Amino acid sequence: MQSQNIVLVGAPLDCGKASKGCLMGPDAYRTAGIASALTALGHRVTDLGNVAPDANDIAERDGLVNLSETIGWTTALMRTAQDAMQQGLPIFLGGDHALSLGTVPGVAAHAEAEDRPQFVLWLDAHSDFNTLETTASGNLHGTPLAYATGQGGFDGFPALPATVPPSQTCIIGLRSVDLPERDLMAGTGVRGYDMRAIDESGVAALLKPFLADVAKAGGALHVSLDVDFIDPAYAPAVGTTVPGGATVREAHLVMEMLCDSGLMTSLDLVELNPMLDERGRTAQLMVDLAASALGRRIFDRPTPRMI
Ligand code: Z70
Ligand code: MN
Ligand code: MN
Ligand code: MN
Repeated sequence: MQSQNIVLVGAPLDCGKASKGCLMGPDAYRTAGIASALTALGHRVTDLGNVAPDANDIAERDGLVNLSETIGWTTALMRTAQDAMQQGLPIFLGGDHALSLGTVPGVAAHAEAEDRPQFVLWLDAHSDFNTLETTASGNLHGTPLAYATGQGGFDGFPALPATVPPSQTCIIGLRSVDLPERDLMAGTGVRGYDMRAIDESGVAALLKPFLADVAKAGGALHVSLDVDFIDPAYAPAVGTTVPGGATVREAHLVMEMLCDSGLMTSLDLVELNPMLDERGRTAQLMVDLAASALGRRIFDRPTPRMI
């Protein structure tokens, strides 16, 4: 793969749910050697340090967890993501998945300015397709994909600088979806693949047609990797473990296919809670997966044709 300008952006937000610890994520990735792993692959790496949330005077609402702080991070990260896209390929070091409320619309605004369609690959046990009106938990890390695809029900959040059409999103790894999420997704054109689909056809067969669509459209591709995409046996450092997830091999294959495609333009690494890790193994696995997406491989292979 060609040498890239990789921009690390720390987003230590921990407001998307009640349990705490994701604020340590950015430093865990740094400690696990994300910069040197990517430099070793021939990339230029710039660490912009950590973002802080904007201040606002938004009132808290019953049934929603940390609404004001989450909106503060959203506005800050929308701006930061647009800036970082001008400098290269950003990797947003979370922080919980509420950070994608800012990063996805931010990168989509950059794509729109370049007249490119924005695509999103969501690797997650959850669909994160609740709105402020459907969420039962009030945890806003369960909402970013609904927001970024322009679903209603986000009163108080900033107007989207660009919307990602649901038909340009693909979720892989599903095994925990709320009924209102399922209803809201139905008919939108979101491609959602559960673990059964992975078991029945293999993850490569699910990903290939989506990547072909991105290539055909000349699109930008944002990848949002939630730690809980991977089975908790391999990736224990996550607040709500959901058994039956992707194996290390499946996760690496997805990353290697992304690398071969040359299509990925931005990446979120989210939901790592270092308090719950075992000797840093989850942080290390996430760094290794990022390295696979950016060129680490055992043997060279010819680049496959996407279209
Ligand atoms: C549920 C909710 C969730 C984790 C996202 C779960 C959301 N759908 N949980 N990521 N770990 O509360 O909205
Ligand atoms: Mn660009
Ligand atoms: Mn998630
Ligand atoms: Mn999840």
